[in-house]
Amino acid sequence: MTSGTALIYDEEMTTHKLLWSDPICDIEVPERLSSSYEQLKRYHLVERCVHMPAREGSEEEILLVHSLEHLEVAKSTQTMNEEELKRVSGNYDAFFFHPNTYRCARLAVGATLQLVDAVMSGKVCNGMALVRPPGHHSHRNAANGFCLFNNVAIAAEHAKRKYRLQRILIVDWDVHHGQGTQYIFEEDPSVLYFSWHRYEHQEFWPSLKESDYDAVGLGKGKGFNINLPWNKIGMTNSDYLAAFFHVLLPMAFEFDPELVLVSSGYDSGVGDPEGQMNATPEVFSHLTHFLMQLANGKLCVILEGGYHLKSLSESVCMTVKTLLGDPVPQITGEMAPCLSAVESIQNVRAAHKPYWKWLMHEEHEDKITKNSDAVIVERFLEVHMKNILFVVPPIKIATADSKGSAHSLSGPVHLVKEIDGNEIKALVSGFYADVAKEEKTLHSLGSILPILDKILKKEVCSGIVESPTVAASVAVALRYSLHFGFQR
Ligand code: Q9C
Ligand code: ZN
Repeated sequence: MTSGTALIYDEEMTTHKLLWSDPICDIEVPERLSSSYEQLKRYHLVERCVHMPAREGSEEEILLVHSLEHLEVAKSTQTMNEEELKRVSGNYDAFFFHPNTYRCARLAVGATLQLVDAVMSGKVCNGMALVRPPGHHSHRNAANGFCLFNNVAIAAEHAKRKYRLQRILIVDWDVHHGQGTQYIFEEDPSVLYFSWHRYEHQEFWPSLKESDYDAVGLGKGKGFNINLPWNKIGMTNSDYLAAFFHVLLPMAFEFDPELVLVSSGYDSGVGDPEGQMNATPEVFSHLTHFLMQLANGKLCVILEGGYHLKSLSESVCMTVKTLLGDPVPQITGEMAPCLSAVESIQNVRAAHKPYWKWLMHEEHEDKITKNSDAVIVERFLEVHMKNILFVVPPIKIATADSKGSAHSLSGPVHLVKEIDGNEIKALVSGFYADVAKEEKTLHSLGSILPILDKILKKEVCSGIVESPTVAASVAVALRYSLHFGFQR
């Protein structure tokens, strides 16, 4: 059995940086890489890994996924001045070029391929590549969202060809939708792409219709694209674990991949300004550990986003520590997913029902339509509250009094008129003939029954009857109450 964890890092990838002011791009800083690596050193994780140098990805490798035109534009930026770089960058949604960006992007591709080759050749069991610029937003023909070349997509295509792989799983736990990766593989049944992402009903960037749960793939690729949109911020460890338990892992085990690639963005972690989520670093240990159970452990983790330096570097450390085989830390706190997460999970399961055996045999699950939060909450609360609290009568005491005289009782008191004697006679004679003969008993019964009635209607919780012969009446009252369906 193969052992060992590769770690690929090249300081040169910190030279790609923003040269002008741009509030959209200024979070993608070189320190993301250096601080992650420093933290790995501090925890003595670097020395436990197999160090591997990055290499440049070749043009041929980049062309596995990208157009020649895109490659040429990127290449041409190497000799540009700041003004020209700014102009070319402006052609894309959220991207910046530096004179060394092209070189860094080729190193990012090459580092990813080195990792895949090390794992596929059995040199190591698994590993992580710390790379910049990231890749999952870049399209065949365009840079996008801090990404120039799609490192993970190129790696998947490379692995398919070089190792004749027929099933590759890409898990994108970055908080953004890797729409670039989706576009590249949406018709390809040999690459199962899973992405969860902040979506907020299409309000959040990149605000695409095709990031929703109903984008399941196209043509032969139907069923091999899984989108789990988060429609609320603040998702926690339990939401992420529920997504793994109830969506990704069953599909992944049924798919039975030969290699697993992770588009590993940590902007889904707590503190990140982009994601606004609340999952803590240790959750990435668990996610990693689950994925290690697939593909004979052949797992390659490739950095994507992550913009809170401390959160990012701690999460990277949790991931690498788990790849090395250390025990996973305990997760504490609330273990139920939130309502919005359950809704998203149920929707993606319903959308994928036609394509996965494990879902086909499930009981019919209703698709939850969006904007029906109120309905979901109502349904949830109705079931939930049955075990918590039920309707009880108000704390009011009824008193029966034929004269309507006042009583010195604390709390709200309801005066109840006694029922007419003839009415009582008619009421009880059928089943309690003896009582119906006695005038006194009849009188006190006439006082009790209206109170009992109020109790049964839950208008009051108790009552007081002023009568010397009440005892005999109580038996009748009890019978009356049973007769009229008093149950508790
Ligand atoms: N109004 C990665 O995490 N935000 N990329 C654009 C435009 C771009 C994130 C906002 C975020 C890109 C790899
Ligand atoms: Zn991201």
